[in-house]
Formats: sequence, C-alpha cells, structure tokens
Amino acid sequence: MMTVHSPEKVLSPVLSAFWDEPRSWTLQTYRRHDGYEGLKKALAMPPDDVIALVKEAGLRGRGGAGFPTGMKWQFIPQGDGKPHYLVVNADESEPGTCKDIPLLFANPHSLIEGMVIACHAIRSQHAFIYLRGEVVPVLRRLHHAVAEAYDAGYLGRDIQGSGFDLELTVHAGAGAYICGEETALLDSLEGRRGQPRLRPPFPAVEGLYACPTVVNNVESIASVPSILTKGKEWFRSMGSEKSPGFTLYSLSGHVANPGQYEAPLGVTLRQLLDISGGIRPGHQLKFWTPGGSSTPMFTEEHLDVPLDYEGVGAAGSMLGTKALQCFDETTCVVRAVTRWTEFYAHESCGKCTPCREGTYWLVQLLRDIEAGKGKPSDLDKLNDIADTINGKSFCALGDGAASPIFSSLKYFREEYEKHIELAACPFDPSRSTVWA
Ligand code: L3W
Ligand code: SF4
Repeated sequence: MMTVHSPEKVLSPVLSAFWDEPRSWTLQTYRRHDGYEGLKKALAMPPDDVIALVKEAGLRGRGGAGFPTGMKWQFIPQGDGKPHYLVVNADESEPGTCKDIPLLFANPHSLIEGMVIACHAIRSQHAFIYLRGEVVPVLRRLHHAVAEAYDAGYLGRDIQGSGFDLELTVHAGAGAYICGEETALLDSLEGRRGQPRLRPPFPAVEGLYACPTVVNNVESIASVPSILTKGKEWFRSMGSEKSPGFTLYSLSGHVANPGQYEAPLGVTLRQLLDISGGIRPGHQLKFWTPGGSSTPMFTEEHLDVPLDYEGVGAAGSMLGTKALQCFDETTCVVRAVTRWTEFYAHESCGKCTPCREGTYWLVQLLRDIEAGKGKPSDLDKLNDIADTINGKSFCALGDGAASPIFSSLKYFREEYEKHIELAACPFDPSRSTVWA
C-alpha cells in the first residue's frame, strides 16, 4: 500500500482519492468510485463533442510541456482513411518525477477509461501504453487491469454495446530516458532504436507507422474521465484561467514526508511543505526544482511562486513534470549538478553533436571542479558549453542538460568559486565544517 497525503483544503484528491484503499487497483474498487461512468457518458456523445469538452475544460498535458490536450486531439485529421493511434507515454524517467508510476500502480483503470474515451474522440481503434520496462510490478498490475477491462466489455469489440471497438496493447520499454521523448518513443515502439525524429511532421500528422497519432502522458489521460463525470466547470473551479484543474506533485529529497500530493494547479511549494511536515527537522531549504532536473532550479526566494505553467514560467523556470526535488543546506550544489549532468551524458542518444559532445565535456569540467581540481576559467567554459547545447540540440534532452548549469551558476556561482579557491569540495565530509 502507498501513502497518499490528502490533508484538507490545500489538496484536491481526484486521481489519488482512493489509493490507500485495499486493492485500490481492481475494477471492483474503481467501479465503487464511479469508475467507467465517464466512458458511459462519452460513448453517448459524438466524438467531436468529447474533444470540445476536453478543450473547454482547459486540460493541459501533464508530461512536461503543458500542451492543450483537446487541441492535440483536434489535430487528428478525420476522414483521411488512415488508422489513428493513441500512444500513452508511461516512460516516466525525468529525475525526481514519480507520479505516473504510482498512479498506474494504485489506479490503473483511470488510465484505461481515459484511453477508451480519448480513442472514441479521435476515432482510434488501437491504443498503446509504452511503459518504463523496469517497473515490473506496475507492468503486472497494468496487464491485470487491461484483462479485467476486456472481460467487463470496456475494451475489445462493441464496447458497452456502443458499436465502438478498441484494442489496447501494453509495451514495456527497455529503460532509455530518451524514449520518453515522443518521437523516440514511437521509433522504439516500432521496433527501432529510440532516437528523436525531426518535427514537423508532428505525431498528430505522421506518428506511429506514419499514421496520425496522439501521444499523451499517463496523468493527462487519467484526468479525462473526471471531466466527463463532473464537468468542465468543476474542472475549471480549480487552478487558474490558463492552468485549470488539479495535478499530481511529486515531493522528494530532504523533506519530512516525500510522496505524491494532488492539488489544484497554482499551489505553492510553501503550502505543500506546510501540510506535509516541511524540510527534514533541523534543516533549511537551499534549492529545489519545480519540474525535475530539466527545469531551472529555484531557491528559498521562490517558495511562494504559484506552481502552474504561467507562474513558474514568469519566475524563470518551467512547471515540467511537477517533480519538486528539495535539497537542504547540507547539499553541495556542484555535486548535485554533476550527478544530474552524468545522467544526461549517459542518456544522450548521440544523434546530435551539441548534446552528445557537450554533455560529455560538462561532466569532465564538473567532476574536476567538484574534486577541487577546477580552474577559475572553468566557470565561463561551463557556461559556454551549456550555451552551445541549449537551443541548438535536436531535442529537449539537450536543453534539459543545459538548464541546471545555467541556474546553478546564476544562484550559486560563489559555491563553484569556493570549490576552486579551496581546491576541494567545501562539503566534503572529511572537512570539519560545512562552508556557509
Ligand atoms: C501538432 C503542432 N502537435 C506541439 C505537440 C507535440 C507534443 C506536445 C508538446 O517536451 C517537455 C520538455 C522536457 N502540431 C504542435 C504539436 N505539438 N506543437 O505538443 O510539444 P513540445 O515540443 O512543446 O514538448 P515535448 O517535446 O513533448 C516535453 C520536459 O517536458 N520535461 C521532461 C519530461 C520527461 C518525461 C519523462 O520522464 N518521460 O516526461 C520535464 O520537464 O524538458 O520541455 O506532443 O507533438 N504544431
Ligand atoms: Fe539525442 Fe541529445 Fe540530440 Fe536529443 S539532444 S537527439 S538526446 S543527442
């Protein structure tokens, strides 16, 4: 069983409403909580009306970019004579992000129901879930839920007597971060090495098997059934005009109670820390990420930034996957950035030179600085290399790798300089004091 934090007021549990119930993942439990009622409504509606409803509700993609979900569905051409596909991106691997996997583990039917609704809307008869393959218990649970949905007539031929047919395939990936990029994911699903494709054409025009394809994040699709059952006004009563609704925030790192917190968009980290027990006792927040390591880091001065797309953007970062990784004053920022950059260098697919070469050289410089072997000129070099990667790489992984370099130099340049001046890491446990 997993712990869901749902104190009153700040939080708005919808997806996580019954995660703590025994056997929360079963069809029986899901049905007890109005499961598949949204599908019943959707199947009675013309597909275009379903798209209009999701568009008017203002649901935005929860995988990192915040693209309007209804608009993406509307891009799928109709009457083109080609098959259409829905592919759910369940390849969650952005550092610090842990919301889709717990959601699938605790409440897989919300995704399946959302997928059937989405496929009815875009007139697709074959949907795929591309799951991060390492999470075998989730894979098993998903297979179980899909089998339950077939048995109950929510998948397969003539769903609930509506005449609508849908096959659902669960595919386990092999553990490459780049396969979370939508076009690399499609290549991988087609059986090729996962590397990003040039966009345009976007998947909506030419996606899986060169056919119109919607690629959506797990949380985005799982949020759809509640819009059908409770309505667009209810959805819009949470969050803001441009960022409506509820979402799952993943709180991790040096916090008293890490976990998934479901709240309206626009909640602040201060509010989430207040209700969750805060930073671990006796320590203070030093820096944090609003949306995983690919989004520019924040500091204590950003505790009251509204965690929605506009609020985080205006403060100089991105909401991303809403992975709130918190680090206290005992953390060496150079070490943290080195670790993240090692991850990007390892996961770089190698297709383009700025990212492939740049991430390698960033790691060399960072390791030297962290070990006390850096030179004063290294800081400008770090900035220059990050600048060569940012906006000049083939996909968003490159920009993501540059982001912690820029933001850590912006807020913690002194700490880099201290490493160089001392010719050692000031946070090295063998030293008697922590530099402050
Ligand atoms: C049709 C157009 N479709 C855009 C679609 C596009 C995609 C969506 C968003 O990166 C972010 C990235 C990471 N016609 C369209 C169109 N679309 N224009 O809209 O596209 P885009 O390019 O804005 O973003 P993206 O390439 O999907 C996603 C950030 O998320 N991130 C990383 C997440 C990692 C995971 C993971 O762990 N697997 O999710 C974290 O913050 O940096 O900025 O569907 O096709 N004209
Ligand atoms: Fe591959 Fe990196 Fe280039 Fe993306 S930016 S295509 S991950 S080498």
